[in-house]
Amino acid sequence: MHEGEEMDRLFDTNVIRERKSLDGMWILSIEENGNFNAAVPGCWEQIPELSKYRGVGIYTKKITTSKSGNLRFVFKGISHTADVYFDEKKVAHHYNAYTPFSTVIKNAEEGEHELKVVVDNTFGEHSSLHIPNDYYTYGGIIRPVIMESVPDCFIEYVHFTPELVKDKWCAEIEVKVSNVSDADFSGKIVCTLNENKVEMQINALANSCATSVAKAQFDNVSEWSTQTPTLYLLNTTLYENDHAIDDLIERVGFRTIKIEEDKVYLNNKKIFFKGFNRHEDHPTFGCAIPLQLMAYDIQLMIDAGANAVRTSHYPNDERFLDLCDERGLLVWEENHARALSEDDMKNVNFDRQCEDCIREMIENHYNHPSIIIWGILNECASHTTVGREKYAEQFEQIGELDNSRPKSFATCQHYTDICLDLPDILSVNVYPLWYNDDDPAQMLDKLKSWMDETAGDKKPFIITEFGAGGIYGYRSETEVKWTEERQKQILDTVMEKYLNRDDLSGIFIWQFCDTRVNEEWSFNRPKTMNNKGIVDGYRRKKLAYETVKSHFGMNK
Ligand code: ADA
Repeated sequence: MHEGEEMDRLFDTNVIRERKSLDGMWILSIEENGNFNAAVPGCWEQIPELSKYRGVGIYTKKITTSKSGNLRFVFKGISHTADVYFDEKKVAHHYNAYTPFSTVIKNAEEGEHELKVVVDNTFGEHSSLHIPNDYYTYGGIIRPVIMESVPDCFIEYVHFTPELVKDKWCAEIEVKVSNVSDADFSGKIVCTLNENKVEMQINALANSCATSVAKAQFDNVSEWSTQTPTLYLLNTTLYENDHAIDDLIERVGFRTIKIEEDKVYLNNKKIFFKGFNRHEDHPTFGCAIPLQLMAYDIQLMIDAGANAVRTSHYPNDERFLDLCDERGLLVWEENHARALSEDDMKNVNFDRQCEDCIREMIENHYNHPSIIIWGILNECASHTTVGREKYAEQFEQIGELDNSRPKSFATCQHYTDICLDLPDILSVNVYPLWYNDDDPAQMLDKLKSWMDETAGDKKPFIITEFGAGGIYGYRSETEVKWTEERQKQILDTVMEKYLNRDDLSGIFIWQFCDTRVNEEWSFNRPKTMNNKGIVDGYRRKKLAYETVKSHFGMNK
């Protein structure tokens, strides 16, 4: 990556492998509206004529390569369906705005080529996860695009799992390589982290992938924690006949996350999550949040006293996760789903689209020390037998991909949920004093004892959502609904009750910033926005911000 160019990560991921950012201006053609110069990353809603457009858009870019060889294109996020063409030949298809994918072009010739991406953000049966919802499904290439030059056998991923064994930091390292040639490959992998060095052999059959795993102890390293988020570069090099042919640098941290009875422990210390739910949304940028704004959001959350964020309701831009690693902000990352009914979950594409989303989320985000919980299926049909099958399958898939982090889901099926035995942590969304007049403490006591009993085993308990709406600038002594005063008052009362409970492991405010919702969802959503942010879309603080800060600021 050349200095000054937009990056997809916050550190250099390769020294040997050549990478080039394809971010910048692309041509966007929309059949009925003509051609536009469109920013990548970006949402087409940023273009005034397309502010409400839902449909198909074709992005093209001319690229020039200075030598022949294999090219690998990495797309970090396209909303929501993409068909990729290289010189008019289709080379990839992908569904879901919020997970990355890549494609390899073998033996591309030196010279000029055309990359074309047909992007579709329409709703319908083909799309089981992007449906009209309480957040907006934008259109466009919303996250960075990178072109890499790779050898016939290259590193696909490196997964690092830290573990504390008798006070010594150890880790398991798994390396996956892809062999795209017609010949078998045999080589060596060397991983270094400061003065620590791990070696392994790797054999990959022609046109297939292979993995190698090694365990090692790491000397002279410090733990990663919310207070001291120490990070290390793990440098992995692939050798063929003692010749270094490819590399991948990951950034890792040494920390443990563990559950004992009904408590969560980070590095063997009990932890209480003081968190925000955050959508990737901004009135100007849509869901394509620039790095500066990600950093600003994190600053606002930390200043308000938060130590955690939930990526409601989908995997986030990896630069945001990089920032969370750097700032010591704990992350609940979840797969893409919000309030899907039993019928939605029966969509013929649902299982496959969820499976892809979970695999891409975990494979790509595995190494972030900040991620401490994998979440699934927010407020879906966990009260039905069809739903239960899906929850069970998804937890099983996560366990196979990563067994080092606890799993959970946020339920709204109060007194009817039949999946509470499945997660490691019980999580519930509640809106006392907003959607109902329940006394926040009594309501929670009753619900919690039902959930604890239904779950069977003792488990940590988190309030994954609570909140109230307030429209920025709407102030009135009447304190009626939608005033900033009412929002502040509700958060004040609820936080007072929930922050001081020893039987909870955390609370997450709904939500950090106001977000645009789909038109179909505008009932009870003034301005077609979900106005429960403690800052508005432009990140202007509402009265509630200082209230939240005064509660989170107090030690727990
Ligand atoms: C739900 C849901 C959120 C949001 C919230 C609200 O519990 O999980 O996505 O819709 O309620 O604002 O009502």
